[in-house]
Amino acid sequence: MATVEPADTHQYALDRDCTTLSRHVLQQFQSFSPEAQDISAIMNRLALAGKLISRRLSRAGLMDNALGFTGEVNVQGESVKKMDVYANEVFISVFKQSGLVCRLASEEMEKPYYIPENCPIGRYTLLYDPIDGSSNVDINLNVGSIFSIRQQEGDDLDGEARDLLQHGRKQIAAGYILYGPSTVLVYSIGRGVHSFILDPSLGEFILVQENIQIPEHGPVYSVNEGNYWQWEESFREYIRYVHRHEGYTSRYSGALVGDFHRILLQGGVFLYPGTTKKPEGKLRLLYETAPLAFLIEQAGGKASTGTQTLLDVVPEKLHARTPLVIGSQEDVKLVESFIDDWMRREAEMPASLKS
Ligand code: FBP
Repeated sequence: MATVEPADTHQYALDRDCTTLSRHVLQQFQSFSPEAQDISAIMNRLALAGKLISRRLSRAGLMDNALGFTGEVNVQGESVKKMDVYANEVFISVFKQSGLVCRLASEEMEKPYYIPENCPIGRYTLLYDPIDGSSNVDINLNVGSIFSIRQQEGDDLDGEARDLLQHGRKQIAAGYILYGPSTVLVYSIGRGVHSFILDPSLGEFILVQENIQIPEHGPVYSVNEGNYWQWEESFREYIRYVHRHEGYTSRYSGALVGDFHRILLQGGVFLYPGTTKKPEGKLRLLYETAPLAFLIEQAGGKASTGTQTLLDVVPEKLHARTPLVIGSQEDVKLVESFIDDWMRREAEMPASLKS
């Protein structure tokens, strides 16, 4: 005999299934203002990009020419994956004829890409990392896309995008898409952090969690310990501390988005310190670390370079890099305390003894 769901459960499931991303953004703005409509429409296009990339990733192993390297090297000096190129083009394509985004800046492009037909009215710039965790693509491990929306300031006629060289509090919205066992989209417009799961049967991102708050502390520390000898002594001391103390466990997936998502939900800290080779770190500020810092502060967490609040960092160039320490308040402050101690001891040490 068929069970009839009680009315309220039925209504709840229906309400939830109908809380799509674009509807949720309008609810967040509590208005149908031009800005609310624009951001809702932009998020909808980002959702489409996520669906296209998710579909490609799920089939890539069955397709010719979807995996592997292109043979090219990008502006970062990194070998480019075919999936990087596909995903980068997807983000550009979904915004064509939208009248929304005039300029797109990406990890895969030295200079921003302009959509001329959008520029007269398009008031926004999209900054994005089309495939974060590229080293995971060919081995079917989790990867992500990271995005950030900023106001278009000025005409940027020389294409140098100087108006983008501003601190992270200028972001209007930020988020990421995690391509894992299910495809998850997490975003914020500065009014809390909310997550959606792609329901393939509906082809819609459906709301699953609102106003996510990161725990004050978590057991996870996430870092590539293979760089240990390239770090400053302060980070080495922190890692020796967590090795010697109960209650800590190491998790590192090779994809920032995946590691960040774990820490957002379970607490802990992710670190990518500067190294002797790259004192400024590996991760890019405008489309990797600043968007995640925007989210973590909205979720009650903390993000820093180790010595400066990450959202206050002003980049010198479009592809500027920063060291990153991000996660639960207590855990980020613990890492920072090791850096403070070390810098104080260095300052007090006679010059002849300095390392
Ligand atoms: P990509 O955007 O090019 O993938 O680079 C970023 C990244 O892959 C992060 O996702 C990840 O946390 C980090 O680099 C891994 O770097 P490493 O291999 O040096 O640990």
